Amino acid sequence: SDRTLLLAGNWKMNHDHLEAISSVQKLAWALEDAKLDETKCDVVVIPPFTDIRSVQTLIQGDKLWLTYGAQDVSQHEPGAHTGEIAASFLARLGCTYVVVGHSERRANNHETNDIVAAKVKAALAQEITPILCIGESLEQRQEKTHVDFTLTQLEESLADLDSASLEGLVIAYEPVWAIGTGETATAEDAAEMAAAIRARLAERYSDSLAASTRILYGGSVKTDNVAQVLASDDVDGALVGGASLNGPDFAALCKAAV
Ligand code: G2H
Repeated sequence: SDRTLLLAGNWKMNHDHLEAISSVQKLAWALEDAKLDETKCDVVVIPPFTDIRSVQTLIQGDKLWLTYGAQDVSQHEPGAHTGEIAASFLARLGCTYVVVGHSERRANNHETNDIVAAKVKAALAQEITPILCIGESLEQRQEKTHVDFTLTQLEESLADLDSASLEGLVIAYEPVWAIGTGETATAEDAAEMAAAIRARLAERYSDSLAASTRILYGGSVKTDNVAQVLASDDVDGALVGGASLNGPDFAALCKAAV
């Protein structure tokens, strides 16, 4: 496809500050050593908020294709919202991407589809690309309601946005049962859902949005399974948690993906 491969490393609340700096520095070096063709893939690191400024400082000059983002964003405008981070603040820090609606936030931080939709909107208003996470639980997969559930989550998480404003959106299909469990969806499972998501985007919005939207797979992606995960033409990259923490290992994963 014409879509550029996207490999995003979601560090979650793992690295502390010193580990984060060391990891991103080693990642940058390892990517350089790996001579990764930057026209073929975008590599993104997604550290905790408190490390974004340092990551920005460390990723300089010619490594523009190595970009960074945030793990969450407030749905609110700047104002009296203690503990929140506005999209405009992330834009000011040079964030290109923001993860929205990760299943850990949906499950542990009461994020409903309505809240997720407001966050997607807030990010887009600042020209930050949302990486919208959707995906079913194990029960839903066993009951075979996973496709319906995930597509409903997709529609509700995009609420009243139109096709033009969604240009550039990234979707990450992350089946909850595969997250951090070592369990990975099969290439067929990932391909099936990516195709269903793309079809729904065409139906609900436009063919061009469906053709341009990058759909990632996430859930225990590792160096040795990434090629398999990306086998389908509908899967345009991966959202990687655990296997993105070590810089050189994540670079090796990126290399294996291209
Ligand atoms: C899924 C993924 C990254 P992991 O949450 O978002 O994490 O690769 O550790 O399953």
